Amino acid sequence: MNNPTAVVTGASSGIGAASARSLAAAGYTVVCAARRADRIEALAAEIGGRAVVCDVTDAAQVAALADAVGPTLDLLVNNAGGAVGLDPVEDADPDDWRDMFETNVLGTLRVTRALLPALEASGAGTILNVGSTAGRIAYEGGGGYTAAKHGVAVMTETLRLELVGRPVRVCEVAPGMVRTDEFALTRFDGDQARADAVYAGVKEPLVADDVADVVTWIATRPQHVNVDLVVVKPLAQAAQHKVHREG
Ligand code: 8X3
Repeated sequence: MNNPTAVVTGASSGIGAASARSLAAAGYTVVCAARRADRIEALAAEIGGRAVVCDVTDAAQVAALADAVGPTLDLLVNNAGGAVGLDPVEDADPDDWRDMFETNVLGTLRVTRALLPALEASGAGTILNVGSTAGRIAYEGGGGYTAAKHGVAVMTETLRLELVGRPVRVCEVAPGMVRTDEFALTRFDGDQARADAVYAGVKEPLVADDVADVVTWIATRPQHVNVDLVVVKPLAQAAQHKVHREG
């Protein structure tokens, strides 16, 4: 592929920003899409990419992203999303669930639909959805997030079935515990103590660059190789509930 182009949503921080950097280092021109203009403009300047302000919950902004991308695209990384709260189902706020479905599930749907024609037109497209171990298991308090990430996982599988025979790969990376600046802080509405407790005693949680490595590895396999799913967790996390904590 000469001068491949990628779109990364949620590129303003965490796994999205790290993936944009990693893909740029691998030779992609990266369209950094996110809500915060200042962040993606700085990132795009750093990596020689482009910044397009896009809230994936806004159909008009997603349409504008597709316009900005133009007629062909090689790679779409659907990364925008996240968790809100850790309430048990019996106390859950439907607005929190709505937020999580809007970003993780419907955002992925909107952006995928808008960019699929360009991915197909490239003759060698790839859709890479950032899921989660939360898309494969249930845990107490995780109901809204696990439901949303299960939705992403099933949408990914469905799309792969529907696109078979067409030149677009459909892949998922499902990270476990990743320590980023914002994931846990957003989940707990800015409560730093609760956010820190998620990682307490865990020697080396994954960092965004670890997931970005996997993103770039999946994207750079030969085009006939469809990596359906990579589940990636830190050494200290054998399973969602089986985390080794020191001290
Ligand atoms: C993040 C994994 O454990 O917070 O996608 O649900 S978890």
